[in-house]
Amino acid sequence: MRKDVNAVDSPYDLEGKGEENDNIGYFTKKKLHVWCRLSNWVWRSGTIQSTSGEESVVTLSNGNVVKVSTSELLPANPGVLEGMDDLIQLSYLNEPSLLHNLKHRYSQDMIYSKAGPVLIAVNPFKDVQIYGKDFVTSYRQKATDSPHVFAIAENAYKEMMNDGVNQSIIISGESGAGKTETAKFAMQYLAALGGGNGGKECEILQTHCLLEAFGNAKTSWNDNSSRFGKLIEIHFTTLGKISGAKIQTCKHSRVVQLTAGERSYHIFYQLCAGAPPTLRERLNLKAANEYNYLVQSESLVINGVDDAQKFQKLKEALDIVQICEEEQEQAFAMLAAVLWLGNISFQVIGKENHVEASADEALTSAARLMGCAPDELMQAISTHRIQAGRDSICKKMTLQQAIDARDALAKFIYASLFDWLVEQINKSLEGGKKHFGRSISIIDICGFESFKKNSFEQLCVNYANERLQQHFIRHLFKLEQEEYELDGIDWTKVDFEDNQECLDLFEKKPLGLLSLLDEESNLPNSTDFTLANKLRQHLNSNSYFRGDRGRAFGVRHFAGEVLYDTNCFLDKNRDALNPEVVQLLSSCNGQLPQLFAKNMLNQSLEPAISLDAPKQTVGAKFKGQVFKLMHQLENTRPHFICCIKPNTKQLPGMFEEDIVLQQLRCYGILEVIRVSRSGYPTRMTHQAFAERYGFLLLETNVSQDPLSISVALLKQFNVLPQMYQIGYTKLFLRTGQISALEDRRKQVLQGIIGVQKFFRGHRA
Ligand code: AOV
Ligand code: MG
Repeated sequence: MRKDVNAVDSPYDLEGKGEENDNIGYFTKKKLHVWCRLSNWVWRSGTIQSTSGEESVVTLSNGNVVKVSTSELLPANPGVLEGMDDLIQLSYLNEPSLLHNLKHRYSQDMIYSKAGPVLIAVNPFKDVQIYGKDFVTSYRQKATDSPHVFAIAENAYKEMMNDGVNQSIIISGESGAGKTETAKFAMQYLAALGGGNGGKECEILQTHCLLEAFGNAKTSWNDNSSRFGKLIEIHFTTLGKISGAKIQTCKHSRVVQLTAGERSYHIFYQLCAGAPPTLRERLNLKAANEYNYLVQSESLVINGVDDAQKFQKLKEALDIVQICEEEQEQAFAMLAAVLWLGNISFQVIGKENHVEASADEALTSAARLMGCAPDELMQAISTHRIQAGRDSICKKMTLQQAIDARDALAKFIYASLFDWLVEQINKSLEGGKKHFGRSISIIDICGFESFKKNSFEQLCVNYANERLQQHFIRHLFKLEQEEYELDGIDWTKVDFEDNQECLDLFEKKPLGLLSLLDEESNLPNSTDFTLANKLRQHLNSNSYFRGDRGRAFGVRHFAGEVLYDTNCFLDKNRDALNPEVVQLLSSCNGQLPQLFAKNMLNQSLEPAISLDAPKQTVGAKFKGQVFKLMHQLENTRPHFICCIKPNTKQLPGMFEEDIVLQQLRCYGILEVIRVSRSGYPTRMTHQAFAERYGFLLLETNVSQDPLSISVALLKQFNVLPQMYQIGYTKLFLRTGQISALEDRRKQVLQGIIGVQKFFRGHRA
């Protein structure tokens, strides 16, 4: 469990370890600034007027005088430390000090700060002029080292080139915190460094525009919210030039249901607003407000976004990634087909509530765009075949079944189109070559979400975030501290909140959330209520799970508790596709529908089962994709960026302390700083250290084992005892300690004077 997050970690412990009065006395006498907690989230600075030990009288900086319990006071940092680049430089490490430092920087448009190894990026919600060519040059030439996403990208590039190790840039943060924008800036920088090799870098940058059009949508938290997770692996030649890239995605589909304030994928609105007249005619395209799938949320436009203009940009991007005019038109036809499918209505016929699709413009347009006869489409979405002995008979559906079949078809076409697009982009980016060199991967998934109503999509998104958080924790806390312990150095363990148990809640077999959901999805008579009951029955003892009334249940995520409503969970997880529909698509007169059907059949055939057997559920597939992404990251050296959302209104200049503090707590930033401050980021085996620097040794009377050489070197370079530790196999050094040795080594290897001294040292 996490340590008291407010605990003070400094020599001048204000809360005291028995010396409370002295310290309080010191702060009082010297009129030093303290933080005074007025409520859980509100800290004000002030000075202590008097104290009885238990209680203190504090004059706040606004002049008000308050009497508070002394336990509500924490030391503030002296003015010279205001707005430090790296939070590990603060003398007093506590929540109000972190917050104040970030806020101070934010008010001056310094949106980046370091928390030891982690870059913190506070979303400015406005254009900040820090991404131009001049900035790229500065970071390239190391003219500046102030925290920036460019500095992270530079580091990753440098380490890849120097050490020959694949790197990754891992971006986390809540929905709307700025992950996708940050990822784009990181890529912009890498493209600038690795450019000039056939223009692959331009292509890579253009993929944003395409992926965002097809994979992003407006939600109540973010006008440009990613509805899919992506990992972009950028490939470099041994000379450090970009040779290609590969994109992997993970997603859960949605086209059909929208709630208030949301839009569907941008591409639909862009197409409706921006298609030129001839294309409109060929696709029989209407305005967005004429399509049922788009009007249901009543949110058709986004402030400040011109969909028509975006469509032009999209066309250019499609050209650049070499999707030809004909393929583009086919893709647009699929989008228009999806929109028209949503307008198909059904008439109830006969007594048994059976339905038939209305033979109107929607049906004929959708059929024409897909490349089939209207009758065939009608048949596929309003009837199903039932096996009766040896024969199969055709049975009409009920209204709800038909609507579900129609929506499932629309979703399937859209999801297949997205996969097709990613495949085309990958083909273009790979350029037909196999990649052998090194790579930097950038991962940007959908951020943590907690809406008023949370459904299956949020469960998937939040599960993916738990996985990513585990990666963060493993690298920054677990592996780091384990290494110290294994090598037997003196180390006081820093506690942190591990989310492994929450992951177990999701992943355990057979009694984890995802398995239980799958099990229930495969039962014939299951409902949202039977699912909720089953979860309660098996998971109630897990402290990360909370059974609620009716259909609801809660999960205690690392970023806060979320209440889910199981309404439609089973349907969304099954995402059942009528076999007739797949048949229909494969007989369509069009390349894309045929391809989609073929892929679907191949998928179903993979485990050697027929179309009728239960196909892999959406949840299982999503989990598989998340695992694949995480696996890809395992073999890379990670660089972490943590994006912070300073307010929930998407407004510039507004820094809401409670909102920020909550995120700092969730990501364990205070603990990251603690580990980093007392940690030893440089470590080398005795052997490697002795080999690398041994020739710098002036003292000759040293026994020749690696440990003795290492110790002698440390002494020679005046590395203070508190700056290093010697483990069983490795040497551990604090930040900055290695640079003196490195500098000297370079000098010696390069300079003549260095060479002379080197010889002198060894001859003497
Ligand atoms: P997200 O990726 O973290 O959310 P985005 O990267 O889409 O968040 O950022 C949300 C919005 O914040 C953007 O559309 C920009 O308006 C603004 N923004 C973020 N970073 C910057 C920046 N560095 N400079 C200027 N504006 C910025 V989600 O995809 O919802 O999890 O699923
Ligand atoms: Mg995003």
